[in-house]
Amino acid sequence: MTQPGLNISAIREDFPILQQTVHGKPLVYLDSAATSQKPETVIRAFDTYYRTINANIHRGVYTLAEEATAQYEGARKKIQKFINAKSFREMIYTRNTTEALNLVAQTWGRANIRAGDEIVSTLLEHHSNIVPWQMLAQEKGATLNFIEVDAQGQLLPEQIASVITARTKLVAITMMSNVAGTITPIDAIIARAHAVGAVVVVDGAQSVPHMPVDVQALDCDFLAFSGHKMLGPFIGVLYGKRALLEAMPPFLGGGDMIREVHRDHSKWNELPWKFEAGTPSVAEGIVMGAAIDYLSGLGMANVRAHERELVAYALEKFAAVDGVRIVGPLDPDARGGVIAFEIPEAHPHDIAQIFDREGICVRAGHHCAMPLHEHYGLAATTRASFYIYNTPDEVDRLIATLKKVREIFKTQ
Ligand code: 7TS
Repeated sequence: MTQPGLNISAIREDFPILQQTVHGKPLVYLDSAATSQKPETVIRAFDTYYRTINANIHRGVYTLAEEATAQYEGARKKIQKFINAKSFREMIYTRNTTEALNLVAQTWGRANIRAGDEIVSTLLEHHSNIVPWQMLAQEKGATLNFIEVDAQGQLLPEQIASVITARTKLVAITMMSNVAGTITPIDAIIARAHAVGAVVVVDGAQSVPHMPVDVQALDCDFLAFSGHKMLGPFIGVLYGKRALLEAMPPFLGGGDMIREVHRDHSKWNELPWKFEAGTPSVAEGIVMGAAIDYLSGLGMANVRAHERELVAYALEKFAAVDGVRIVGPLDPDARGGVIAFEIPEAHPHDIAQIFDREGICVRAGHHCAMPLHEHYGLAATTRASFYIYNTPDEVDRLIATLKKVREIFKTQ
């Protein structure tokens, strides 16, 4: 198998956690869709921060605080460049993707959604891109509609125009499903949404870590993603177009997000701090810069190419095992490095436990995508998800263990 551009064995050396054995077997980490592992440079960046410049930011006039502030704001600019946003003012740090999506629902949503309006999402979404819109719709008397999927986890193309209508005010869509792996027709959806005057919120939790994402080329209004899924710390990011962010009310109230506070009113700080109340995750923000440096060094087109090869290889191997049901597109060009599957003999939790005995980390459950599982009549699936450090040998171990699971359950 060719691995264009990436030297996977050199990459693996950068990840200390991968060097261990679990239950006497070399660790195979196939749960990067939940959270990714971290390279040495990211781990060391934490150490350096706490050993040398730990201080609260924005307020201090002493050297440590100034250095911490400079690095925190410097990392924000690296992330800005990574997704090609026009200005650092459009980059808001949050706890995670979930908080970023809730921020939009609670600020833009509550200010702009009215009774009778329609919000559109899709059946592919993670709960974090459904529940905030459900809550908003219930509060405002609006309706939440879904674009449905076909048997292979592709959004029904004719529904892009039929579900997104003149009544639609907001479209919330993932770029890549964390269960089916589907890469969605994001350009067509954004074009349709803008044609009817709707705002588009893109869930980039599974796309920003795995493929090139350019917010100016996409022309999305908001994009949410999580640092912890892209080699970085437990921190999130919300990108928003400046004009929208300027017009939105703040999210949380408190220190840092204000310019002036009086007994009866306050004035908000400039972007992006208007949306960052209280002491932020300073170390995590700074260390995010190290994760961005690492991914930029690899090149996101190379990351995508590696995962495409790996998923193509895995799909071929899965197809050779009788009776396995794979969720999502069978074309590797139409999907990312996530494979959720079901076998008739065993429950996903039992499967995942046997995998663990072999040193293989896979996830079992509904992966926070219950509507999609319900649609396919599945209570749960087992999911393997790939990243830059995974290899075809690990796919072979996954398949060999799957065959072993079937043998065990067949004889019971
Ligand atoms: N959107 C998608 C597409 C996701 O995959 C996830 C997390 C989220 C949003 C939420 O991200 P968070 O950082 O706020 O939690 N997905 C998963 C997963 O697939 N398994 O664990 C978390």
